[in-house]
Amino acid sequence: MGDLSGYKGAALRLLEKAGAAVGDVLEVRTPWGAVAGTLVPRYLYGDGEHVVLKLKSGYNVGLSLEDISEVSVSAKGEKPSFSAPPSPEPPEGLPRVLVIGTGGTIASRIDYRTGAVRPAVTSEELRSLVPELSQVARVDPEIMFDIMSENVTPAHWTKLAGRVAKAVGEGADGVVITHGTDTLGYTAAALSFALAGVPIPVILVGAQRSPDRPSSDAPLNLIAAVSVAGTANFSGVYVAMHLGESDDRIALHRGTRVRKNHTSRRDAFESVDVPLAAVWGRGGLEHVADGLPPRGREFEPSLRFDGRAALLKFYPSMPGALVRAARRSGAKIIIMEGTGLGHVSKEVAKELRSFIRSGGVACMTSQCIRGRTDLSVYDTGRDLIHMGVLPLGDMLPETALAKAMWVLGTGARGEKARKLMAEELAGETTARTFPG
Ligand code: DAS
Repeated sequence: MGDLSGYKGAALRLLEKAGAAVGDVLEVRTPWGAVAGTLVPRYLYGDGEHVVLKLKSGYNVGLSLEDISEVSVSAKGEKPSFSAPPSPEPPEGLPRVLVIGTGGTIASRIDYRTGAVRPAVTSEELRSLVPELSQVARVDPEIMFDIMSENVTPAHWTKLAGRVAKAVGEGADGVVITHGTDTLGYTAAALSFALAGVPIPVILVGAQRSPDRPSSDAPLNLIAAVSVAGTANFSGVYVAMHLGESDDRIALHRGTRVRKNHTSRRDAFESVDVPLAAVWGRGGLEHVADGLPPRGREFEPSLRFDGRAALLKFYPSMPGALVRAARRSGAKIIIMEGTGLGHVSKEVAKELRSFIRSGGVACMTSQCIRGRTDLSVYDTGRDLIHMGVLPLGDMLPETALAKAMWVLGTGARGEKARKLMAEELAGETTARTFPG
C-alpha cells in the first residue's frame, strides 16, 4: 500500500480502495464534473472527511467526501518532499546580512505533517529556496517568530528592535526582516521610531503569493531586500515589495509612509503622499531619492513599546461608549481616524473631551488616507482643537498608532506624550503633501 500520510477515517478508506498514494495524479468525480490533480498529504490535525488535490494551477483544493462519487488513479507519482539541494558557499567579501524571520508566507514552505507553513530555518534551506541570495550577500538567517502578522504585538516589536540594535553592534551590513504583509506597515512604522538613526539599512519584506506558487513574489522581493540591505549607501527602515505586477522591479518605501492598499496584488504596497525612497531592478538600485540618510549615523535607540494606545475609526452613529471602552481597557493615547479633514460626531467629541480631562492624549488622523487633517475649517473641527485634540497632519493612522505605542514605551505620559506625538521624529509627517 502506498503512502497516504495524514489521511484517516473515511477519506483513508476511500483512497486505499482506489489504490491511491500521495503524489499520484487522481481523477475525482463530483456533482459538478471531474477534478484532476495530484494527491497531497493531509496535515496531522486534518479531518477524515476530505481529500486534498493540488490542481495544475498550483492551488490546493479540498474535496468533501460527500461530493465524491468516484476516485481513480490516472498516473502514479512520487511523494512530494523537500530536500535542500547543495548550493555553493557564497564568495568571500560579500556584505553580511542578518535575515530575521517572523512568519507570514514569505521564505516559508508547507510542513505537510502539521499543515503549517514552516519558515526556512538554515542558510542552506534559505539559499535553496532563493539560490541567487548566495551571489548577493552572506546571509545569516534567524527565525525569531513564526506567526501570521495579524498576531504581531508591541512586545514583538520590542524584541525585533532589540535584535536589530544588537546586529548593528555585531557589525552586520544590513538587516532584512521577513514578515506577513497584513501588518507589515505597522511594524515598519514601529521600527522606524525605535530605530531612529539606525546606521544600516533595515528592510522589511513580505510576499503576497506563497513561494510554492509559480506566481510568487517572494524570491524577487527577498533578493532585492537582501541586496539593498547589504549594499545600499543609505540607512533607515524601509519596506521592499513589488513596484508593479510584473516580476522585475521592487519599490523601497519609507517605513512611516507605507500602506498595504490592496488585498492580493503583488504591488499592494504604496508610499502615501511621498515619493518612493528607491527602486531596485535586477541589476541593482536604479533610483534613489535625494536626502536619504547615509550609513554610519549616531544611534541611540529607544527600543521599548507599550501597547496601551488605541486606534478608533469613526463612523456615522459610532457610540461614544466605544471611546469609553478604549479608555477602560487602559488606553493612554487614542488615535481617532476621523472623516475628511478630521471630524467626529458631537457624541464622540464629548467622550474625547472627558478622556483628555482625565489625562489622556487624543489625536486626530483622517480616514481619507491621502491629504492632511485640518481642524480649523469647520466648527466641529475647531471644537476638537479647543478641547485639546491633537491633529496629526498627514501622519497615517497606522503609523500614528505605532508611534503612540513607542511614545508610551519611552515612559512619556500626558503633556510630554502629546509633545512627542506632535514632533516629527522619523519622517512620519511631511511639511507639504506630495505631489502638490
Ligand atoms: N495573513 C498574512 C500575514 O501574515 C499573510 C501574509 O501576507 O503573509 O500577514
